[in-house]
Amino acid sequence: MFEDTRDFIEALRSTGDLVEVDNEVSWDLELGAIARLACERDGPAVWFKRIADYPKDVTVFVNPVATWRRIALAFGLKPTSSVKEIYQAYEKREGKLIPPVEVKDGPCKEVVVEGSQIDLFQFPSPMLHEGDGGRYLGTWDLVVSREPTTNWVNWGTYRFMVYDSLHLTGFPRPTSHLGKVFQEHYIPKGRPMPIALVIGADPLSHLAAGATYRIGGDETSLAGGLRGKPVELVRCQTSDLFVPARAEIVIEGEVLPDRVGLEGPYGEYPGYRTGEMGNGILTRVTAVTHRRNPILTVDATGYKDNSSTSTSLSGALAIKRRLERHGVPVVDVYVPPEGAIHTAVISVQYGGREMGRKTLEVLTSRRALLSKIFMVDTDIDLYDMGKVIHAFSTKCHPAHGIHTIHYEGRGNTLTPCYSQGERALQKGATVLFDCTWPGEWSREWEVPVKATFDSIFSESLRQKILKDWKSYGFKS
Ligand SMILES: Cc1cc2nc3c(=O)[nH]c(=O)nc-3n(C[C@H](O)[C@H](O)[C@H](O)COP(=O)(O)O)c2cc1C
Ligand SMILES: [Mn+2]
Repeated sequence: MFEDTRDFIEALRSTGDLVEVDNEVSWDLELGAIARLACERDGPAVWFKRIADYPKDVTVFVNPVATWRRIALAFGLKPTSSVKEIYQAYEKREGKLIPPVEVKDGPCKEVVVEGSQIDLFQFPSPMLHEGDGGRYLGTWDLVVSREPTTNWVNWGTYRFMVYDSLHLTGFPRPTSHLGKVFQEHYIPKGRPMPIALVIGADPLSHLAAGATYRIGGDETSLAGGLRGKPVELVRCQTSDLFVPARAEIVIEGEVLPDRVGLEGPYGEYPGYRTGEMGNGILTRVTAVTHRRNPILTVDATGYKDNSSTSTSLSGALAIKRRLERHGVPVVDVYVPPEGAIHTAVISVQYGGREMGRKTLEVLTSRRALLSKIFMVDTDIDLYDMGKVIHAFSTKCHPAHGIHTIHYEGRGNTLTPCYSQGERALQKGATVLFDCTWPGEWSREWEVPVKATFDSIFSESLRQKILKDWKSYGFKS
């Protein structure tokens, strides 16, 4: 199991999942463009060693887990593991929480910068996309905060832009756990909220921070569970928050209750820039600590980025749990990374109109991030989108198999197909494509007979053909 970003980089190097760039590149769009293309080509992670205007001892590591190979490696699985195997590993470990342990000191304290010495421009925060509102220091980060009455600690991944040398401005959505705690517990009392922005922790701690997880849930123990080993935490310099001891960079600060800082726009995870500059939470930095030769970790946000794969796992499991709680006979859920977390595939023991409506209601009753759902029978491999498209094309009735639900006040404001008016009202809709056979059709004579290799030939014939396959001249 990886203890930090450096261990993980070594592993990626040994499996050929890393490119190390020695050419000098600019933090101003050039790095972002290279990193974007690497994602779109399912390319390796990128470690930039020379950033223009910056000393050699600070480097940038981009797209740690943007492919299934790298997600598998982060879990300690073979890089060739199937998506299903990765899902199963996540599901199994997610159920065994392991609380963190506190340590006195850690590498993240090798260099401590406080007071008038603080200068956020010491890090080569990239200008990632043309038209972004500024340079982003927090993209692949882990943000620690605390609810002051119960002391519940929350980890989340939220973007943070450099506002000036001493301030960050961030975009936790109002519905995020940090957003809710800030609004309910700090703004009304006029108290600043301590936070710590952790950059470059071990890969599974980052997965836990970005995970879709229940309110009140402890992501530090989730990280321990995913790792199979507790996370080691060390106390902050200027607050009593605790951070992963082997992190590369920690920015300690407090969110000001009576100020906002203009933030964005940004090339967001759906792969579009949809918003304008808006009010972000303004954070005054109180200390910066880092390892020697700090590595700034970055997510080249957009089509097939790190959030596509990581949320594919935790998001699918959260959907499955929710459907189970509400009595939907769900078997498996897949959130394809290409779907930008707007699409889910759900296999059910039996579908039909009632089940379609129920699924839509359950999955949109709170935050409605999904806008497209494919409901399929269990005979197809739902991790194979080719099979899903086949089921959709052949089994979804264009008049009776499409169900839509409309809502207001909980739609996803980042869904590109919504108008500005809809976004302002958080208005939206979710469609479900029922790709299952109608329950009332007789299985004996009404349901069409599936005519694939696996389903239409006898067991003995299939066995013979598989045994002799290579002898016919096939290579694989
Ligand atoms: C790379 C990445 C970037 C993200 N950026 C944001 C963001 O800027 N704002 C936000 O509200 N959620 C963002 N998310 C989603 C949250 O991290 C996710 O909803 C997580 O569950 C938040 O934790 P919470 O449930 O404790 O609030 C991002 C996720 C990832 C993986
Ligand atoms: Mn949370």
